[in-house]
Amino acid sequence: MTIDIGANDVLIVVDMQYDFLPGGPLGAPGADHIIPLINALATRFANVVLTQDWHPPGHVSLASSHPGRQPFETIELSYGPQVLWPDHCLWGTHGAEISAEIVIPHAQLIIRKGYNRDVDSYSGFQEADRKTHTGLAGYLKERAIDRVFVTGVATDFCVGWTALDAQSAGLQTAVIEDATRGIDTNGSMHRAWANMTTAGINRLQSNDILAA
Ligand code: VGL
Ligand code: ZN
Repeated sequence: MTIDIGANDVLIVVDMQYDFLPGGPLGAPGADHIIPLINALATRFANVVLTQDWHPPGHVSLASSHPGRQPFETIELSYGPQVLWPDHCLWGTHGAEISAEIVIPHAQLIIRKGYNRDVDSYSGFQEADRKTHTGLAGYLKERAIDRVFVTGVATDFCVGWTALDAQSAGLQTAVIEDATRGIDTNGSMHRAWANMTTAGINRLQSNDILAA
């Protein structure tokens, strides 16, 4: 399959920040290897949006905010289950910066998410309370963008939820599998792909675009 990319398509590059790269507190194995692929894909897109996980001190998703709790435990919050994470992507820190090896000077927009202390946000579209919107759907709509291609980390969290919400917003959505990497905790990778497949999200490889 080869796909021609045009003016109504967007590449979303999810959370390519130091804390999610190998060596970081939530490093996705192999995430450094997808950087050249993402840079190459980005040259094919006029429209590129980046997301950036961006948490205040004491954020509800951090195990360190819940005395006695350990990273990767799940707790129940008002909006549902929440996985507790090691400290990551604290705003203003080096770990929260997008890797300098991501070279996409024409990227139009960086959507920060997870900045409300009491609500997490895996998705670039909607926070975990499933009510608070980031504005990304409105931005894409105003720009007449109707196809979304998702890359980045983590496949099983922020990539997956971003793709599911894009598809729910009425955008035709694909995940470029070899340009993503996962964390895979407690079966999360299997679950994410099952949910994306059920939602009708396309599962592509970078060559489907780069070979065109
Ligand atoms: C992410 C866990 C916590 C992600 C963000 O980018 O997938 N995962 N915060
Ligand atoms: Zn986070």
